[in-house]
Amino acid sequence: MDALKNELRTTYVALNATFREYLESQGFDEAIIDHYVQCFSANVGTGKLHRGLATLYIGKQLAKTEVNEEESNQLCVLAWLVEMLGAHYLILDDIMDESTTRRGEPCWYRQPHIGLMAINDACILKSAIFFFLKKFLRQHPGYIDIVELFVDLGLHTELGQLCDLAAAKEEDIGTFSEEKYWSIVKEKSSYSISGPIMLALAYWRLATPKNLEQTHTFAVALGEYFQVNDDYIDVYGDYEITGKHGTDIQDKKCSWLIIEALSRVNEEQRKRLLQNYGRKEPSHVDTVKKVFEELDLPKAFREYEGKQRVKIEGIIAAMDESEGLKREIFLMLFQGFRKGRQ
Ligand code: DMA
Ligand code: MG
Ligand code: MG
Ligand code: MG
Repeated sequence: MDALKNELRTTYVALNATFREYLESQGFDEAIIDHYVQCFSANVGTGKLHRGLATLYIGKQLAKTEVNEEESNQLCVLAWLVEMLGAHYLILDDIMDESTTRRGEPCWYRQPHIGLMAINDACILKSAIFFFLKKFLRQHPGYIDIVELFVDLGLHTELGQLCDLAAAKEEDIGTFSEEKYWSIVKEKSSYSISGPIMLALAYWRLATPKNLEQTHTFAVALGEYFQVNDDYIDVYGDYEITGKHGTDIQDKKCSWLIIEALSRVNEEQRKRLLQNYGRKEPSHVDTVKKVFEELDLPKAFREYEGKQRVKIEGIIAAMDESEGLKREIFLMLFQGFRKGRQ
């Protein structure tokens, strides 16, 4: 993995230089260029780089012949574009969730000189994806499929975010259900897992209905595992590790913890949750956490995790390698997503 990381770092410098050159050629002054460089370095590549590494790793795994320098470079570009898409969504997600910290730093929109300018920065990151695709992959036979994949991955993630935000706006948590929770999660979380696989398949022109179906099944199961973990660490995570303070209780999010709690409560506990969930003041948040403790949600989480792990391992074991996919690819993604995201 370290070798892949080094390769990615080299491309990072090249991408930045390319964009700088473009901005210079368009006559933008140094302060504007500097803003873009700052935005890029604060938001892209500051996480675990898992999605980018996965894209590069899978891209190399799926190659039928030795990967030449140009192909290797293009796969690195795709890896960074996946990271840029993630950064785009996290900047906006933090604004919408009114979060305070990300990866141990104030969220981008919370930086004193940024504020709501962060919305435009997020938009530039997404537009830059298509700029780089045109620049580096325009002649590739899979170009249109790859462009369309970025559009589709984006659209579904945005629809997932819509479901997530709409649920939090409901009158009270009485309307939350398991069904609603899993449908939010499917949209919100599976695409960042299927993205690296689908992009690599598109790059090598290997996509078939069957391998896309297998990718989808795996990505939904891992997306669930990953989002339940993310919801869990929102309340029980250690800031030193997660780098973010939770906001789900304050934001009245339809999260795994509240769904699990509602399935276990007695009348009195349900009343306390209804009265306190979705309120910003620390005393209300503490009351919700107290009910979660009473219901021993950490234990319920460990049980869920164990069960879902077995399910995912089953999907991996049953996968059919006859249409281009490899078991190692799913295993790599599973390993990387197990620790939760920063
Ligand atoms: C974020 O979900 C999902 C996307 C698609 C950005 P979240 O708000 O639970 O993420 P986080 O806990 O990292 O803010
Ligand atoms: Mg969030
Ligand atoms: Mg969110
Ligand atoms: Mg979260």
